[in-house]
Amino acid sequence: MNRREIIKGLAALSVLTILPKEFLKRRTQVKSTHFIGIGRAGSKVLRLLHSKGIQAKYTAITENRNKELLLDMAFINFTPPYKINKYINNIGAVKVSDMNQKLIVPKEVTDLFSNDEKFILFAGLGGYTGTYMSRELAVLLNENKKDYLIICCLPFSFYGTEQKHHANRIKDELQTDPNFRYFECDKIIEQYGDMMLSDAFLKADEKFYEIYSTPLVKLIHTYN
Ligand SMILES: Nc1nc2c(ncn2[C@@H]2O[C@H](COP(=O)(O)OP(=O)(O)OP(=O)(O)O)[C@@H](O)[C@H]2O)c(=O)[nH]1
Ligand SMILES: [Mg+2]
Repeated sequence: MNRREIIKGLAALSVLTILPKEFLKRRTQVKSTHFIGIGRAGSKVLRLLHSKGIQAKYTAITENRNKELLLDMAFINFTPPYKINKYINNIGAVKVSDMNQKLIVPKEVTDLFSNDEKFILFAGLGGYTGTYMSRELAVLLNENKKDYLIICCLPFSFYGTEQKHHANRIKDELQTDPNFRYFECDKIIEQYGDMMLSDAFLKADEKFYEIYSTPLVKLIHTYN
């Protein structure tokens, strides 16, 4: 290789090292944001983001009966396979989904990702919809090289060992995905001390927002 070829090669290399950052910046600026709330907790986070006036497309994937939805939010009805009614301290009777059943992602959901938006997914791990839909969508988004971020919470301990077990199991799987972030709801109690359940949930919702709005996260989730 002569001197001229070496210089040409170096110049090309420096363009390559500079270009991606600029290129990525432009790409992320152009893409519109699409918030997707999965399950009850995920849908509730959308409410908070909306109340902060964040301009984005909002879609909730959850059950019809949930009250977390807003009128101007797109909604995909997803009913988990229910198993039993269970009594949880402080919460009362709740329906528990059958975690042994495989989740099939409805076409309506996969269709959400047909364009090139910046997809930000929110879910509470532990229940059926949030846990299994997050896992399936992580695979789908990754395989299709979409620009995405999945933010999840691990359940408060009072939800019981079963929820915790499922949440941890899927969290471990999701951790191989660099676009996955999570936090532990129990840390909120450690940080703020005992509080009303409704306040603890609000704090957890805020934590989702905090993670989303961390500048580093905004850079990392860019895919290509
Ligand atoms: N941040 C926040 N987390 C919640 C809230 N409600 C529940 N969670 C957490 O999210 C986890 C999953 O709960 P849900 O979102 O109700 O479950 P789901 O995904 O709808 O699951 P299925 O109803 O079984 O399909 C729970 O273990 C809780 O730790 C909430 O209002 N705010
Ligand atoms: Mg639910």
